[in-house]
Amino acid sequence: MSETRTRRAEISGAGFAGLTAATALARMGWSVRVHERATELRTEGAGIVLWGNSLQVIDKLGAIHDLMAESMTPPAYETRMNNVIQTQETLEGVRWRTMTRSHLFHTLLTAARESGVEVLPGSEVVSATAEGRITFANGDSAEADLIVGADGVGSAVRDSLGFPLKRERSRDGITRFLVPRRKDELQKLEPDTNWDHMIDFWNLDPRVIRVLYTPANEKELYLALMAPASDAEGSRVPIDLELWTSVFPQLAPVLADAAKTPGRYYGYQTTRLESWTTGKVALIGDAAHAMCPALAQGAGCAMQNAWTLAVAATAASDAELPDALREWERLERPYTDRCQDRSQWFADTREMSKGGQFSGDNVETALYNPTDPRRHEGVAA
Ligand code: 5PR
Repeated sequence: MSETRTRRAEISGAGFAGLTAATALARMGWSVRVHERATELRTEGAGIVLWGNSLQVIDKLGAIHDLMAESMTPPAYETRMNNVIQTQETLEGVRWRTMTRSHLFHTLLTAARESGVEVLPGSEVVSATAEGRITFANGDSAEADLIVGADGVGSAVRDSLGFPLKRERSRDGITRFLVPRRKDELQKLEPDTNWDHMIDFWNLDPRVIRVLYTPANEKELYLALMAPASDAEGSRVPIDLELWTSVFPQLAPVLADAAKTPGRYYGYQTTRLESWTTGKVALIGDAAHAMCPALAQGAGCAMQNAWTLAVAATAASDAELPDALREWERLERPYTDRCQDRSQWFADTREMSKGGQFSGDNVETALYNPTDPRRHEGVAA
């Protein structure tokens, strides 16, 4: 790059995608603002699983030490059908971490601020142009060398530019909770269980009802409660405690905590766009590629694309930027497309219930290293 002036990036959305792109760009020399519509930065949310692909990115952001501090790697991913253990996968050779969403958020926000990113809550982006103009709800506007739409499944940046998209809904969905671990109580109820495991409790017959039990750290437990949208009791919030404890009596204490919070049921869905870029604008995260959570890669793909976008944009001159963004999409998007397809297939078929799913093609994304400069060697031009 020949220019010496500082280039400006304007990012819509202070979620995992936006904060990752912002930090990466700032560390590569850009002047970066992140606009967040909410007047308070979103720190709530339940738990999350990250894999090697996003952990590599967090390494590069200088934030891995913070991330590790309050996260864990369960000794195994256990899958049960009608409470009978199907598999216990130790995921040898796969790097993975569980944590609360709030911990990931604070880790990324700290990294962003330390890198000089300006994070602006209460600043709502309403539209963008391919030429690099961004407009806010208060009527202000600004010029940027790069605009990133990381503003979620209802992205204003995307919709203001009229990107064609397809949305597919699956029949199942989940309600997510963060509750105290209550390990001693669970141990008494079911002494043979290792309650540090991540446990995927499936039931398909007579009723489709599933609890994904994910320890997020020593003290907090992430619960995802799945039922078809067509099951009025199963998808009800606050949860129907009697129903859930009748199927999962060994989880009674933690389900009782979950029942105390309002909860929100999310139907699984997938968004696919014709393209992720136009001119100086690029879309990442749920704005571009919302996916079913079966492989736990929504945030992972968002962070991987945020990193590779920053690298691609930084390497290009101003004049080359639109082409560089297209090339970034051409090279990187297939990984996300395949992950989206696999995640939707698992959501539609419920095949995760068989266990033993974290191997082969299904860990392609987890094993992908978006920070390896040689990762596309051998990929056709
Ligand atoms: N895996 C994870 C997860 O959080 C969910 C699912 C699978 C880690 C729910 O968000 O399939 O629903 C799932």
